Amino acid sequence: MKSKLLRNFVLFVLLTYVIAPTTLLAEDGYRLWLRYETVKNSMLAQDYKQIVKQVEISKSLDNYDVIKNEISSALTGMLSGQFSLSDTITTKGTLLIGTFDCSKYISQSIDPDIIAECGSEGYLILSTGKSDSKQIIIAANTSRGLLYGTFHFLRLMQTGQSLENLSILQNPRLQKRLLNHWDNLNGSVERGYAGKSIWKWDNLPQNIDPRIKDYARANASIGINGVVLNNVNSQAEILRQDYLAKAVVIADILRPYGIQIYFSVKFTSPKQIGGLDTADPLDPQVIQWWQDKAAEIYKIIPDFGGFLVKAYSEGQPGPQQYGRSHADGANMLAQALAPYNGIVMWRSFVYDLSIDSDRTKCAYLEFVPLDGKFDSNVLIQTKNGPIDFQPREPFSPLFGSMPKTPLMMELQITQEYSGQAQHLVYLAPQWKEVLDSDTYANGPGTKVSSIIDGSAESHSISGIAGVSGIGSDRNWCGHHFSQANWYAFGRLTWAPDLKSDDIAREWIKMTWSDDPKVVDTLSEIMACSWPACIDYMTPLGLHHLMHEGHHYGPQPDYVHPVRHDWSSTYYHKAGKDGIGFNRSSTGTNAVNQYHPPLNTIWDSPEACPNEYLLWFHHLPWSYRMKSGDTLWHQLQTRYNSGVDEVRDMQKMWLSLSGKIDHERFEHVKKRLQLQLENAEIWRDTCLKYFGQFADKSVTN
Ligand code: GCW
Repeated sequence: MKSKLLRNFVLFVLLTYVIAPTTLLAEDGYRLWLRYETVKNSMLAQDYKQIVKQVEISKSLDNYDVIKNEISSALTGMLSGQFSLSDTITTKGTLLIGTFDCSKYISQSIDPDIIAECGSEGYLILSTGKSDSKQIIIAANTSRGLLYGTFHFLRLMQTGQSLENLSILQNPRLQKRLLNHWDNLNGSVERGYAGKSIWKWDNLPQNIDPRIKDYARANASIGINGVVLNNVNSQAEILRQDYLAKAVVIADILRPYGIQIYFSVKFTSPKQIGGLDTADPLDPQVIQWWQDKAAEIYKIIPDFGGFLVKAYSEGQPGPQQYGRSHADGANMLAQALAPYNGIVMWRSFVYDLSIDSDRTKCAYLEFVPLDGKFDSNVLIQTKNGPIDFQPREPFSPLFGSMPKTPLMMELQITQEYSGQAQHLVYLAPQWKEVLDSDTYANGPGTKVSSIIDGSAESHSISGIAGVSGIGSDRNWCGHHFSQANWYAFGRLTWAPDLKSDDIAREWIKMTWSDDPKVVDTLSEIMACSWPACIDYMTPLGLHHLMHEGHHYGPQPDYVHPVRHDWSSTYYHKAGKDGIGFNRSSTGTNAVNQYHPPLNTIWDSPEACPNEYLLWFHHLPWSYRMKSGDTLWHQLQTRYNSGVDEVRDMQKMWLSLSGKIDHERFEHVKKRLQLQLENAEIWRDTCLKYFGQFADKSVTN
């Protein structure tokens, strides 16, 4: 009896403390793409070991510990710890990491022009030396640049690339590369599908979740340099002294990783927490209140980034309440922040239907007349499309129509309208479609990416924001594949010209496995996931058919009792005569907010690409598509192929059985099954609903 008890006790201890943590830690997704798995290819491992034999990191760096810890855990993981690490740069080191000015040896080894080219965030990775004394130098002007260079170097190893003859000089294309958290102060996350807010405001400033550090590492590894901590549907309390004290702690953790913090602010804060009876941006007391608040913030957070504002939109207050314009409001805040180099990101997500009955036209009509009226530290943050993160939208016509104003692009990483954390949908191809779209603003070749990076219109400030899908779930994003969207967002903010498949392959190798079958199969699954989602949800330019409120499943028959533009029927306009929103010159003429030749191409149903057909046109069910098919038949085909594509994704996933760790394999397998069932529901619900009109008018 005694010995049985003892045996059970030993077994319990073993399982709880020895075996369980390692298996739990094994593959639950927590480590994201920073898993630093052992390099299996022995030749490659041998080469790597030679190169990292003697790592030297300059002690003078203000983020020395961050770089040292990352290098050391990465090399321990990938090469079983066979390297030496010192904090002084010498001629003997095999891998030297330091700013250009930290050591004479580094600065003398590099051409001064190249040093200048690295700017404030760029870096150089350079192979030098002869065959018997080879060296790699990672150098930058700033410690932030060096951190990015270090992560780049580690990525080369994580993705199994050669470290011979490296000559890499990189700079980010966009300056402000931000995540926007829609986190509320009570810990909930608006449109968050991965648990609670990771900030845990209630525990701050005393108790700090160690997870925030891992969050910072992940962001730094993909070049993200700013984080808006709280929801754009903001609470004034974020500016209260107690919350500022909490924010200080977060800022302190993120700073060594090159990440600044920002707040979403409520326009009526002076009234709500400041005791004033107005928030009129031209009122001297209001102006003073914001200036004092800025001074208070910068005193405790000297590198504070600035404010994000959702004004006069979806119930949020704004300057319009006081008869003032967006520019009046934004400039007043910008002037409070300017002495400290802070910025204002003023959102253009407005759709006041009294301005125009077509929601897609409103932002343009409100903002384009204000071009040139904003202060130089104001950026207008514009969603990728004119509506709201639908599975597919044409780019917003604001891009290319406000040449005197820097526009930031807002993308949505959290998959509010694309299956949330239940569906596998890799969004990089969606973002690429927008970034690569030609606005024709300065003639052919004026891509959206060249508008937002400031190059097309010579702006000295630029930025991009992604609405985060990160939460307290162990795997951060709910779905293991939603991590890919976080990763891809970061990579594209740095280099919008990267190809989505290259990003996917990089991510797969680091997150899943470098087995070629796994890499090929997963990249195929990811590549077909977004087109599949469009097809089973909203093909041929349809949009906004989702369930009211939670936005998850289909609800094509939804009619909002008060606001037409929150009804699905407002968007698809299906009836006996056909389907689609006529935004052509015979309809609302929204098409004319685009530059020629887009306004003419998209104006004609024959020339308009199928992807945007029902976005711009209302067409009869029997309309003949370019393929000769009727519109109704084509719609059915698309919905069916969306479902088939998910079935293919599922088959591909199952073919990887045994090649993927059990925990993540089962997790994704279950979600793909749900995705298939959901896709069928989308198809069946939409086709049944549309069929009541279409079946009677089309026979083939
Ligand atoms: O997409 C819609 C969301 C809202 C969100 C709003 C916005 C934060 O459904 O939840 O509010 O957009 O972007 O402001």
